[in-house]
Amino acid sequence: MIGRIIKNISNEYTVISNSGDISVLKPRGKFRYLDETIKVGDFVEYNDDMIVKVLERKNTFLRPFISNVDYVIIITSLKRPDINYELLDKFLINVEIENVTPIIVITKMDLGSEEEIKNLYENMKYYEKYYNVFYSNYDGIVMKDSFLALLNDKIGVVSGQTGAGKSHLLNTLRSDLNLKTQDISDALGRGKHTTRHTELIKIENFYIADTPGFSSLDLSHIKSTNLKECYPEFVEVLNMCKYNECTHTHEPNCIVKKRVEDGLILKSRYDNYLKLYQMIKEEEKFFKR
Ligand SMILES: Nc1nc2c(ncn2[C@@H]2O[C@H](COP(=O)(O)OP(=O)(O)OP(=O)(O)O)[C@@H](O)[C@H]2O)c(=O)[nH]1
Ligand SMILES: [Mg+2]
Ligand SMILES: [Zn+2]
Repeated sequence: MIGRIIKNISNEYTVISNSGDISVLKPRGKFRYLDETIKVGDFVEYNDDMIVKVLERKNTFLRPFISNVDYVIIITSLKRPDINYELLDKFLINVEIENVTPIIVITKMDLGSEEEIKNLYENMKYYEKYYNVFYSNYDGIVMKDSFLALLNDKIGVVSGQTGAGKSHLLNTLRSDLNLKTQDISDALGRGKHTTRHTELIKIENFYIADTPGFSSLDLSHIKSTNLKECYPEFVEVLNMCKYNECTHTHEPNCIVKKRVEDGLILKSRYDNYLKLYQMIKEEEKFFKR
């Protein structure tokens, strides 16, 4: 039989078949020794007793730990924790490198001051050129119908900082869900993880996975030469620089640098690119990758 993993708690995996039958199974023993981990989202071959094989993945993530998704919904709160554009860009890169489409949802709009909201919209105007951006408050997503239409028949996964409101957002999309949520506790504004495992949840006719949040993202699996492919505003002007291999850092006649100067590319995104590029470059030198 072939089915899809929708939930995993320690070594027990919940599989749903095409016809909707649910089984809870363990993987074949050999799996554990082969370091062949099963992820939520995987299609697997299984029998009445165990999971025997993981089928080929169309994409796969380490953070969040999931495979075969159509969209990664990056959840960033305006306040508590405060929006961090550098971290947002890192989340975007983490998704772009797998050729998966990101969707951005800014939560906790109700907690922002007039000025904070004005600044946010100003910044997001730029992101909206390249990404679907939604806004939400305690009651849920503002343009809920367009969000639901986008997800129609698809598989999404929420990803974002702890306390950003991932589980709460899913609760607003399905009233009987009651996923556990918790306010960020200490004065530092650092959250403790409320969601502890990844699980695909059915909402209308699509699935979204809830996942545990995290606060930093390791991008060392990305090569410095591939980083530029993660910026749609660089890809847009592909092959327009003097050199085809242009890294948009120091080369003469670089169209990307020109567009930053002309205010067409957001300077903060470009600066973050330079910073990340240098960091990955250093690591490559150090680890001789
Ligand atoms: N005022 C307000 N509070 C929100 C909003 N969204 C979420 N919250 C609150 O923020 C807190 C954290 O929300 P969670 O949904 O638990 O956050 P999470 O992203 O799932 O966190 P982890 O599971 O730890 O990764 C909860 O107290 C929510 O009630 C919002 O739009 N407005
Ligand atoms: Mg949660
Ligand atoms: Zn260039």
